[in-house]
Amino acid sequence: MDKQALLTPVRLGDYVLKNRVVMAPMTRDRANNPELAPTELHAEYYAQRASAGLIVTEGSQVSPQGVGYLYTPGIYSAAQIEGWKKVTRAVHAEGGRIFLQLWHVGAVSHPDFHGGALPVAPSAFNPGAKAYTPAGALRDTVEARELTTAEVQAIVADFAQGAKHAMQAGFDGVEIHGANGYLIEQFLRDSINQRTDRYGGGIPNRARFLFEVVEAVIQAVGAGKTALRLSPANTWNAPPDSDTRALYDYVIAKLSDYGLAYLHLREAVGDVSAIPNMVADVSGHYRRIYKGTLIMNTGYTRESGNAAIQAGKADLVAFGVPFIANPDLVERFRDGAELAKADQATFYTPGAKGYIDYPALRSEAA
Ligand code: 8OZ
Repeated sequence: MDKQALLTPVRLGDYVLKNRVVMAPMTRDRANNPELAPTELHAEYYAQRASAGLIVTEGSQVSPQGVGYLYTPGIYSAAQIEGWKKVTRAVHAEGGRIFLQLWHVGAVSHPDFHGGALPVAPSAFNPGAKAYTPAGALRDTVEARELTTAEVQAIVADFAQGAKHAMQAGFDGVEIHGANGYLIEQFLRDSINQRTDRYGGGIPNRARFLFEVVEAVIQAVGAGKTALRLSPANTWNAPPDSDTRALYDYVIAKLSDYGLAYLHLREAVGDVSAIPNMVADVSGHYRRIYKGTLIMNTGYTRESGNAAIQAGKADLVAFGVPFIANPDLVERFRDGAELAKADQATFYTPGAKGYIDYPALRSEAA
């Protein structure tokens, strides 16, 4: 038994990665400047974590319309591309590989982010959440308005433009955020998507937006640099589909034909066994359906990650919170070292604290 399966190299799209430990995408809200551009602080944060086989950045909105949280960096302006260049240079200088996550939140936003205009969604929908807005307060979300067919097509183009911008910024590839109740997942689910055009109705129609985004991004940067994150068992931001299993069986089987760099799936958070037609064992079920490179995420440890790779249930494993407090997570896995605990109070606060001040076990001076 290979107890260090996470530490073995692996082919992923156009690349051969030095290990199978992926830094999962995590929103950290540090782009607190008018341009919503990454800074030297972002460069330092990601460079500290460059021993990961692959880093996936925090979600980066593809347009001003795609934002729903304070100080998340975008990928639609020249200033943002310049900011991201600092990040990719710093990560590459440390021998790392980094994909940018392309994001549109859809309904999970607030008019305060849009000069008073309503957030958008496949159909009128209120996620019934709280949004921390630029007005400096936690406010109730409102009912988002339905996108026109032409607007849907324009958002597909925004994703493709974001992918091109990511290449200009020096990224190794892009991961499309199709998870966690944001715009793409809002289109997939019949609990939200009530459209009567070709983007609504049966499963192929509800999946059309996702596949148009995937195809447009592949066209822009190539399949070997294109990836997708999905959360078939997600219950956050979006009520479940009436038949989640049939929905994702269709989507994930079809994705096998695209030659993506990877598919990134989240396991269920908590017990979803009471939800009708929802697959609780995501890796167990979808590993058999998806033919390409698979990254699994959510709740994994060194032990369960190694076991998943050995069992063939994942090719790589992504770690989120463990990477916040352990910039040298790969080295700690190699040594079987203790992991430091992350401080939740600084997950989304501005500045260096709780961001770039977690030490590696072996400091550079040692
Ligand atoms: C936590 C806080 C804000 C955003 C996601 C981008 O769930 C997020 C996110 C997570 O994908």
